Formats: sequence, structure tokens, C-alpha cells
Amino acid sequence: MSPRTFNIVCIPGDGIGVDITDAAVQVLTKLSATFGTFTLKFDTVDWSSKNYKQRGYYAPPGGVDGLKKYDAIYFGAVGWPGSSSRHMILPIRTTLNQYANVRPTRILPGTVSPLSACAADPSLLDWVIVRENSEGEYSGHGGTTPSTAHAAHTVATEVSIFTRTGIERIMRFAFETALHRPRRRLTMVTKSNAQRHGMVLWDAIFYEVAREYDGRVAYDKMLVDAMTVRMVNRPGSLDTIVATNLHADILSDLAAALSGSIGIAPSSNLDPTRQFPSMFEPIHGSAPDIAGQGIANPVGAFWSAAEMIRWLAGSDGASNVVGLVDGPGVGNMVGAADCLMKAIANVAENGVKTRDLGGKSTTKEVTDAVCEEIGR
Ligand code: GGG
Repeated sequence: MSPRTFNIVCIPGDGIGVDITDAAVQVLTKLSATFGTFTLKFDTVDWSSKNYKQRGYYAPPGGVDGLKKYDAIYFGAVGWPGSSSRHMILPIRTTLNQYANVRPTRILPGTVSPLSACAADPSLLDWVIVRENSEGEYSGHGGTTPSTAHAAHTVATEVSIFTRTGIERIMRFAFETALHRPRRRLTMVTKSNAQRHGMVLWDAIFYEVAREYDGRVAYDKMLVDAMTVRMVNRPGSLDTIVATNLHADILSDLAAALSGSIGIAPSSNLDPTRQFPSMFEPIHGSAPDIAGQGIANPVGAFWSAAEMIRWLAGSDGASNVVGLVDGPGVGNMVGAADCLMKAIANVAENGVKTRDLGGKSTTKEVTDAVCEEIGR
């Protein structure tokens, strides 16, 4: 069987997004060459905040639609003082139906949690946060009157949009995710004691969908403020978590910090229907404070790359929604993703770590070490 070729478009973006995307391409190239059962071809587009400031747009007209011809999108990071990531990342997610943002969190070997219980027993913290990625607080509706922030009487509105369709599909996705996890537990997060419309609808639809999973998935509901306390105090009581665009954005940063560093955390922006390409990115931003210094942690980028390979493995629609098995016509891609994760772990355990993990290594040193591990 000749190796199947997957066409990947890279959007490095801003700041350390550029460094870690280069690193991810180097590692993915090594991985496909080592396995020889699949080929990855990369294109790159420069949709950065610098361009936005110069030309008034990130993606040129038709650019986001142009992404549809690829098998997957690899994204670095966006954001720079004076720009807004809204114009970049949100149109991609909505145009390409990437309504499920999946953010796994584990304590990788060689990484230490700041929580003493998890430092002693890393298996306590093993979560998947499912973030609703297409509506809610990031819908972009609202306005400022008058349009300046500086008038004494300026009023701004930020309107959250919640739809039955949007909520139902993310609940079903979250239950399916929980169903394929060892602990089979789903916790749904809202703030329905204070926000009495969209959050109440979330609660109601959660219990509707939950009935379909009775006896198969254990489930409960938390308020977002209490959830932050539970994540710190009782991490072992959680497994899969589903929350709105804003709440899950915040909770996943907390989760990443509790697992050792935001530099290691991956995310997948999935179109579960597989009609359009999905997008893979570390959850961290562009980190202007360390941009260009060669010290960014590439592990979140590598883990995101592994998730991309795992997703592509199921690209024939043969796998379940979380893409765990090789579909017909793709060779051992799940094995390649596992190999990459093992390489990341071995390198960290050997002490090759960036500063955020307590090491002294550069981005390049970690990248070269991961490539060497893959080839072993
Ligand atoms: N790689 C993640 C990234 O660039 N984050 C910047 C950001 O503003 N993200 C907003 C979001 O994820 O909704």
C-alpha cells in the first residue's frame, strides 16, 4: 500500500507561535519519515497581527474558505498588543464548523504539578475539557455607543448567543467523549444561578441529553466558580468536563497550570462531522514577553501535533468521534501519535525541559531531542 498523503496548512501566527510551529513541523516530518506509512505535506500562510495592522486583515478575502482544501490546519498562536484574535481564530472555527474544542490535560512524565496531591499521584489529574467553540460569549454580538471608549457615558454590550442546536450537539459530543474514557464521568459547568437565560438552557438540555446516557456515563453539574475550587481540591473526582466558550477557555488555562505548565497543553478544534478540516493548536498564546528568544516550550505544540495525527487516522470516518483507530487506507497513524507522546515523555524525564518546567533547555534542544527519540 503506498503511503497516503495528508495536506496540512500551517498558520504560525504571532510571537512564539512561529517558533513552536517550526518545531512541530520538524517533529512531524521526522515522525512520518520514521513510520513511512503516511506522508505529510505542509503549506504555510502568514496570517499574523503584523499583517493585520498593515493591511487590515489576517486572512485575505477568501482565505478562510481556501482552508477547506486541506486535510488539517496546524495553528501556532495569535495575539499582539493592539490587535484582536477575534478577527483571526474565530472566523476559522465558525466557517469550518469546528464546534468542539477538545483540551486534554494530564501530568506528563517529567512534569510536576503544583498541587501536592497530584505531585504525589499524577494519575489523579486526567481530564478532558470539552469547550463549546462556536457560540456563547464569543459570538461577537454587541456594540459600543458612542463608538469611543473615552466618553463619560459610553455603554458597551457583549451579547452571548446560545442556541438549542449548538448546545445539544456539544452535549452529545461531550457524552460520547466521556463514554470512551476510562472513568466514564461527565461534569457540566454553567453559572445558571446568576445568568438566567443561556445558562438555564444549557442546564435543561444537559439533563435531556443525559437521559440517553443513563447507566453508561455518570454525570453531574457544577457552577463555574465552585468548579475552580473542585479542580484544585478534588482533582480525582473529575474526568470529562463540558463548558461554554468562555468558561472552558478559563478552566482549561487553570487545568494546564495545575498539570505543570500552560506550555504543555494541547487543543483540537474539531468538526466532528468531518466535512471540513479540523484545526490543532497549543492552548497558550503568542507570549510577546518571550517571543524570539528561542525558549518557548514546544511540548504543547507537539502534543497538539499528536492529536492531529490521531484525528487524521480516523479520516475515512472509520473511527469513533475521538478518532482512536486507524481507518482503512491509513497505516499505523495511531501508533505514530503514541510514539510522539512517548518521545515527549522520555525527553522530559531525561531532563531536557524548558524553563517553565524547571529546566534550562531551549526550544531547539527539546525539538532535536524529541526527533532523536522518535528515531530510536
Ligand atoms: N494557540 C492559542 C491562541 O493563540 N490563543 C490566543 C487566543 O486569543 N485565543 C482565543 C481563543 O482560544 O478563543
